[in-house]
Amino acid sequence: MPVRVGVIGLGVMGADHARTLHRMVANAVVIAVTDLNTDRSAQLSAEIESASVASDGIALINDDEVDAVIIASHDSTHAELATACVKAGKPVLCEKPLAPSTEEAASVVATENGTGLISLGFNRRFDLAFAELRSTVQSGDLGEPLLVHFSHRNVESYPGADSAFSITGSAIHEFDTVPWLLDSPIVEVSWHAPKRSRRVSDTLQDPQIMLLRTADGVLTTAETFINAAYGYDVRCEVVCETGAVHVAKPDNTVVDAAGRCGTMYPRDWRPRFADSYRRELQAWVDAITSGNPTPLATAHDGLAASAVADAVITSMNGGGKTVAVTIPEI
Ligand code: ISE
Repeated sequence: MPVRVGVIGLGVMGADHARTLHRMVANAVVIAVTDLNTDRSAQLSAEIESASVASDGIALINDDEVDAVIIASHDSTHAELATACVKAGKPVLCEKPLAPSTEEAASVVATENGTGLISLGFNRRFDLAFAELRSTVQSGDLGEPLLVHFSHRNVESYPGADSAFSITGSAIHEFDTVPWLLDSPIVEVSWHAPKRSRRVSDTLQDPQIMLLRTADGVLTTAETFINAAYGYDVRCEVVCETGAVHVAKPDNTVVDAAGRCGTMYPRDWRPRFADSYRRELQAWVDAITSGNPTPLATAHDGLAASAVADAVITSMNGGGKTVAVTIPEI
């Protein structure tokens, strides 16, 4: 019997997850969808015949036909909906962040109480290039890691995105990837701003630079530039004692023309990380089917990332001072 999945929130990511589940994931069926925008729900349910439309997120979670839930609604709704899934005893894949604040994330982790029902959508863990980067670093072949350099560039931000959203909505991926890459938690951060791009509003500092120090002493520079215009571009390099390793830009073709040699950038993250989303969803469904613990990021990983985001925002509001990261003990 396939896992019957309900999807809450049918924006860019929710609709993409629903389609990937429907077309490319074995042993899963999209049984219900819901979105505040009823046109979106109607459209997706017409496209995916098995999917009925639920009146809202809570109704979908409590529907007996739904075995497991994906939350891809607005970030501010994640904590409440993830808590409702736990109370209903249903496995949930919650998109990042678990919550925009540490306090809310901690309350979700306390309710989950180690049951492992919550998985977090930190998809870099399922990207083959990032996985290879991690195994190269952890093999020790290049000596000890010393520095990590990230850049995270989007074509344009969501309407209304402010400086904090760049941290909780985009840089949050780095706050999960760095500890996963190095097997060491982020303990100290600081936030820095260069000149602001003239293309963005006053409420958004873009780009931003963060310095993240892990317990092992490695220092990470993390740039976010969410209105970089030219393309979606995520880079990561780890500098070790005797060598360096970086994620190669994945492209199928190189075009030589008009005196140039070039590859393409996608407009957003879906083409770049398509395979990682498929692998992440399959791993989640397989864990539910087999009853094994999920290999995805856990609720506690989500809490750790939110705690780093809070510390970065404190640094931002404090003129770039160095701030210690405190992850509440639960
Ligand atoms: C988006 O929500 C994602 O999750 C992408 O992976 C990330 O790179 C992008 O910055 C976010 O806006």
